[in-house]
This record gives sequence, structure tokens and C-alpha cells, in this order.
Amino acid sequence: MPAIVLVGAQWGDEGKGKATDLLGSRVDYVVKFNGGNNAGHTVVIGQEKYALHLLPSGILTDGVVPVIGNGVVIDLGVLFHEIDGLEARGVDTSRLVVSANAHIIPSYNRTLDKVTERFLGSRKIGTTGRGIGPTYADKMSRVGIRVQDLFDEKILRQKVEGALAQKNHLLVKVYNRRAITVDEVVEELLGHTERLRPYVTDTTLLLGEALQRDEVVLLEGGQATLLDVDHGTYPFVTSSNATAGGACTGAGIAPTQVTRVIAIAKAYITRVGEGPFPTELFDEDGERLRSIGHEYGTTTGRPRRCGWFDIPIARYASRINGVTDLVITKLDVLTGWEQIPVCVAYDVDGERLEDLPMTQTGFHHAKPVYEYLPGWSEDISGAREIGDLPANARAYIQYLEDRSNARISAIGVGPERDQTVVLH
Ligand code: 2SA
Ligand code: GDP
Ligand code: MG
Repeated sequence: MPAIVLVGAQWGDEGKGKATDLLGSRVDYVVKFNGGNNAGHTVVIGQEKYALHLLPSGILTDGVVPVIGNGVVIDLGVLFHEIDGLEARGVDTSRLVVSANAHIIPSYNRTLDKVTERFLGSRKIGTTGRGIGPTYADKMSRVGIRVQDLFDEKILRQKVEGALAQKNHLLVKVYNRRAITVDEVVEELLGHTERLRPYVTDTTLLLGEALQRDEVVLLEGGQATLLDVDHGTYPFVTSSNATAGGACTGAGIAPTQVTRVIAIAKAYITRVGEGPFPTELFDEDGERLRSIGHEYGTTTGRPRRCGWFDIPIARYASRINGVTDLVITKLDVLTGWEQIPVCVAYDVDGERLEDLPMTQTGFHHAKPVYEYLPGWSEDISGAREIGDLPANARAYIQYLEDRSNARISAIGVGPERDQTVVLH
């Protein structure tokens, strides 16, 4: 069974890190194919809690080769900080490999990310401020700095000069900041070169050969379907392709090699940053989901916006990603509600829509149409088989499966590795 793609079905933080970690023992490679240290995955193993940003979750599993693919943008300071943090806790990070084609986040792009947000004022995106957007913009504008550029100082200098010609204009003329010198950027980047060198390889060749040997490659998406730059709630999205299609370009794997697409969805929904969110709750139910579900960003600590499960979004994610398996996480958080609303359609300016509105304006106007399912009060955190769940919890899952156009293959009932009900 060659390549498996794992993506977020909603607006992120669905528990992809835990799901990847769970699959860890059955895969040979875990590849991060998009995003950078804007991601935040929390993985709980026994008494230990790990917050990963840039490193693939596979780093925590012995024998798995973690790969940072060409589609990723890398903040080198963060990379080594994360490696040092894991090594200090006894995690072996020596298996890590990094694509020579991945792009680097230079410090000027962190500055630009933050000042652009400030400049946008009420139109801000609510980015993580990690320099992600400007670095992907540089990639598309062909003024990006790639990992391989670090190994040739002359080339690196030329590339930095080219980039700074544009950046300094923006920083000085538009944002009233000081100009950045070529020397300071080159010096900072070269400071990482020797440490980076042993990790760097042609990752597409490595993965291509692994697939030929029938080894299992897991492609781990950062962010999620509705944060995808093409298929999400643009412009309130991240700057990469977080959907299954992005896995192929971001890792250099052919579509014909992907045999399974796993999407992760929470039993409710959260979102961080700005943008439309039809089922968002502004009342004590929202507060309760946030506090029971510990809904605060892994990267920035921002409180996450919370709302009820949204069927049109789940169906959309199934279609866009070609989902073969849907994993529902955090079902335990819903314990204790007398009834649980589920959004089955939208009312958009008086019209009932079963699918996502075609336009962004329509999405902003969408009001949820709810159906109400009976809740349960039993503690489900110890459930390991479907029969351990109360009848109403099983009915809730069945309801989501029937309407989401995807087979539900696992259910999360707690943050720990073993707090999972596996169905298929
Ligand atoms: P960016 O920084 O350019 O990628 O931000 C653009 C939008 O993408 C959203 N985004 C995220 N949404 C949820 N989780 C993310 N990662 C962290 C986590 C979030 C955190 O896993 O907890 O710690 O705050 C993530 N990364 C990017 C972002 O909110 C913008 O809406
Ligand atoms: P990711 O970005 O998709 O990897 O998700 P995050 O790690 O940012 O957020 C998910 C959070 O939910 C983490 O703190 C996980 O430990 C936790 N989590 C994952 N699955 C479950 C579950 O089934 N139940 C509960 N209560 N927590 C879970
Ligand atoms: Mg996260």
C-alpha cells in the first residue's frame, strides 16, 4: 500500500498530529508537504506532551523517516530549536531529511508578515506572523531562497540581493522601516549551513525509490481544506495547498501512487484567525467547547473560535480531497450536552443551500440550518470499541457518516495515543 495522504477537513487543529502519530507504526516515511511553523500539532504519549511545528509528527516514532518536502517553507532557527528541544527529551532526530528544493523563510519575511497585518487593519487575515505568506509569495514571484542556495555563497548572495531590491522598497517606502542589508541576511543564513547540510537530500528521489520498494509513505498536511489557498475561504486562508492535491506537488509524488486519503474532522469545528464561519458560537456553548476542548492555538496560544459540526463542509472536504477514510476526533468533548446541533445546510439570503456557496460573499452571509441530535452524559474517554459508546454517541457518528459522503474509520475520545475507537 504505497502513498497515504492525511489532511484536515475543516479549518485546522482537528488532531492531525495525533492521527499521524497513531499511523506511525505502520508507515516508513512521514512527509510534511506544505506550510511551515505556522502549523502546531500536539501529540500526547503517556505522560509526555510534544508540540511540533515544523517537524513532521513521524519524528516521534522510531524507525520512521520524517521528511520535510519541497512544498514546505522553513524557518531555520525554528527547525534547529525544535530539533534541540526534542533531542533534550531523548527523541532521536537524526533520521530527518530535508528537501533541497524547500524554501527558506528569511527574517525579512517575518517582519513583512507582521507589518502587513498591521497595515491591513480591519482587513487583516489573522496570520500566525511566521512569515509564511510572504515566503510563498516570493516562491511564486521567483525571488525565493531555497535550501540548496545555502550551499553556494555566491548564488545565495545574488538571490538575497534580488529579493532585497523588492523587499527594501516595501519596507522603507511603504512601511517606514529600516532597509535590510544583504550582508546581514547572508550571514544569518550561512550561520545555519553546516548544521543543515547532513539532512539535505533529493527527497523526491528518496520517496520515489521507497514507493518502488512498496514502502509506505504518509503525506501529512498542515492547516486544512478550508485554509487551502485555492479551495479555502480565500483570502482568509494560508498561502499553500493544504488539500490532497497539494500533497503530490508538495512532496513530488505522482497522483497515481496515492491509494488512500484520510481526512481528520473534529466532532465540532474550530477556527483561528479571521474569516467566515457559519456555525460559530458566541454564547456559553462556544465557551464550553473552548474550555472542555482546550481550544487554544498550539503555535500562538490564540483562543480558537468554536462552532457546531458542519455537514456541507464535511461533504466539500470529502469531494475536494477524494476522502477514503474520515476520522472524527474529540467526540469526548461533546459529552454532557442534552442535544447537539448539526448544521445540515445553509440559509443564504433566504435560499437553502446544501453545498458551500459559490462566492465568498455567499459564505459570509450563510446562516446554519440545524438539526438536533440527542446527546449523552456518560464518560466516553475509556471507549476503545464502537460498542463501548453510548447509543446516542453511536447515532451521532452514524448521522455524520451518512451525510458526509465518507466512511468514518476512527473516532477520537481523548488526546492520548490509545484513546481511539478504530472502526476500519
Ligand atoms: P498564515 O500564518 O499565513 O498561515 O495564516 C493564514 C491563516 O491560516 C490560519 N492558520 C492556522 N489555523 C489553525 N491552526 C494553525 N496552526 C496553529 C495550531 C495556530 C496557532 O495548530 O494551533 O497556534 O495559532 C494555523 N496556521 C495558520 C491562520 O489562523 C490564518 O487564518
Ligand atoms: P493539528 O494541528 O490538527 O495536529 O491539531 P492540534 O494538535 O493543533 O490540536 C488538536 C488538539 O486536540 C491537541 O491538543 C490534541 O492533543 C487534542 N486531541 C486530539 N484528538 C483528541 C480527542 O479525540 N479528544 C480530545 N479531548 N483531544 C484530542
Ligand atoms: Mg494545530
